[in-house]
Amino acid sequence: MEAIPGMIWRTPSRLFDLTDRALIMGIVNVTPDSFSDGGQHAGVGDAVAHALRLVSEGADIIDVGGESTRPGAEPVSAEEEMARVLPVIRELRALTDAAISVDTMKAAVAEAAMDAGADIINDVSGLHFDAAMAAVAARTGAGLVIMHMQGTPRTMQIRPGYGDVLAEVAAALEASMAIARAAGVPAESIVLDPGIGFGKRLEDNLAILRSPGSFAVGGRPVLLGASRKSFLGQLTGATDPTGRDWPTVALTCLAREAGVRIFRVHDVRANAEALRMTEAILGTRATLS
Ligand code: HH2
Repeated sequence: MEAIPGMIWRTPSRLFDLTDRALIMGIVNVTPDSFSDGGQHAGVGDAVAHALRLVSEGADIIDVGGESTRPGAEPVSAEEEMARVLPVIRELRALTDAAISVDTMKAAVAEAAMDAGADIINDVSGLHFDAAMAAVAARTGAGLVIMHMQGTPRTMQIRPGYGDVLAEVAAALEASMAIARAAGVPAESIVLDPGIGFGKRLEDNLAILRSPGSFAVGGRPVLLGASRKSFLGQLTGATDPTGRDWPTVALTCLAREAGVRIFRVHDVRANAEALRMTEAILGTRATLS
């Protein structure tokens, strides 16, 4: 990844300076069916308590999701999704200064979440699911995570394929970024994510992890969401998602050296410690990559 002086990420409430310090995004799923922790934090109180624990363990951002995007997952209505995430976001906003992101593909959910105090919209469809999403991001000034997915959550793992995965994912991210920019989203608000596991075979995930810098289109920061994903199980044999936390931590170190700036993870403490250690070892190289 090339040197990018002063790598800034803009949200309505704060400017993140990612030049020297990468961020941890802790995952809070308010869903009955997410692949690794579905049903564990389905109540508001449980979800908020879990989120506050993640903040105390080093999360810079809490990513609140009300719809599972695991392969084959059934879609949820906007009303149901709002009923799941809005009370959690409202309560969290009153209790913590950590940034809050909403993991949604729906513009109505994103807009209501921003009204409830969220700072960031995390759209795994890369602005393709809901044509109104880019305008909501522009209007609210949200930080915007644009992720790449081939297909939809329901179809994405049915024979995914690429000619040149790095070039195709980067081109798709560039196209999504153009949609955002045309709607008035400032470049500084945008973060790009190659979408590990979203319409990707093992070999595609490995190619992406070999060259995460390929996705820093326009010099924007790259986010990685590899935590506990099934390709780690394919590599290590761990069938239980929590058994994939150690390889996740190893990946955080490796990807930080390659220049990734935001890590979406379940086990915040372990990944935050590994990240700070890696940055100390990299020293000025951490600022250059
Ligand atoms: N992965 C999941 C959900 N949201 N967002 C971004 N930006 N990047 C990701 O890789 C990503 C994401 C996976 O979804 P799900 O199956 O709901 O499980 P979990 O949220 O526990 O990871």
